[in-house]
Amino acid sequence: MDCLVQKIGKAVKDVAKARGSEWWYTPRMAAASRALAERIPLVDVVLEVRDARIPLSSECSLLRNFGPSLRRIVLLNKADLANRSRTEEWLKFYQEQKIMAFGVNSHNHKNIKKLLNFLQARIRVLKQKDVITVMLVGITNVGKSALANSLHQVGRISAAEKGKLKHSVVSSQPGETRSIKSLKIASRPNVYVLDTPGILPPNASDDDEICSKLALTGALKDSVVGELEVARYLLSIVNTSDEYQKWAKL
Ligand SMILES: Nc1nc2c(ncn2[C@@H]2O[C@H](COP(=O)(O)OP(=O)(O)OP(=O)(O)O)[C@@H](O)[C@H]2O)c(=O)[nH]1
Ligand SMILES: [Mg+2]
Repeated sequence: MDCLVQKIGKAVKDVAKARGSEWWYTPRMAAASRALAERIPLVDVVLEVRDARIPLSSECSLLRNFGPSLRRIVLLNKADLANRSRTEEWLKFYQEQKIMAFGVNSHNHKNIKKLLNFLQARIRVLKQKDVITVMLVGITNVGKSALANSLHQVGRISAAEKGKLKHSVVSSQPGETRSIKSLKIASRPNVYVLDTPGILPPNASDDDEICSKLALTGALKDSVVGELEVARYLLSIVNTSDEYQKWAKL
């Protein structure tokens, strides 16, 4: 498996070499990163979206120095694709670090309702304001737009307000969201969620393991590493895990 990880890391570096250093951390990401850095101090809550399968590798470097705060909530999204007991361990880990964290599946409306209740309880603790802004921040393809849409659909707003605003585009391909979009998710106080473009950590292309995990979970396009290498990596992980036992009798 180590060999595959190195191979994928090398494939990413080869692409970076061929296309130039701006390929990984594109000028668009750099611009988005500056725009987000300016807005972070202004918004009421930052929802840091990570992939529940790889909570460390899907860290958004922009928030690295953002310690425990009443304004910061880590969302482990795609929890339906992750091992449930591992996700619980991760949530416990964040709790120990005094960081608020929540596991979520953005396609599950029951789950989104729970998240909305959790958010509203946090907002009540924060400030008495008429308008509250909640910003989704994270690397590419972790599900920020899917979360924004679901929060808007499930949110406590009038039927007329739903769909009045344009929805965010959700795509299986990374890098879909290009600008910041605002969707209303609650009334009295009015709460708006800001969907933002995904940002990769500027230096992570040097780390073979992070590159492999990002490739396997969809933060990087399969074509960057090669579909065959990604499939081989997936099979090698499945082979070394208990999951394999489920198919032993097939
Ligand atoms: N299984 C599962 N899939 C999800 C979940 N959330 C999002 N997805 C899928 O993940 C893919 C990426 O979702 P997006 O919402 O476009 O991701 P994003 O973070 O906005 O991506 P960028 O705009 O590229 O930064 C889509 O295929 C979604 O349907 C989830 O909780 N569970
Ligand atoms: Mg998006």
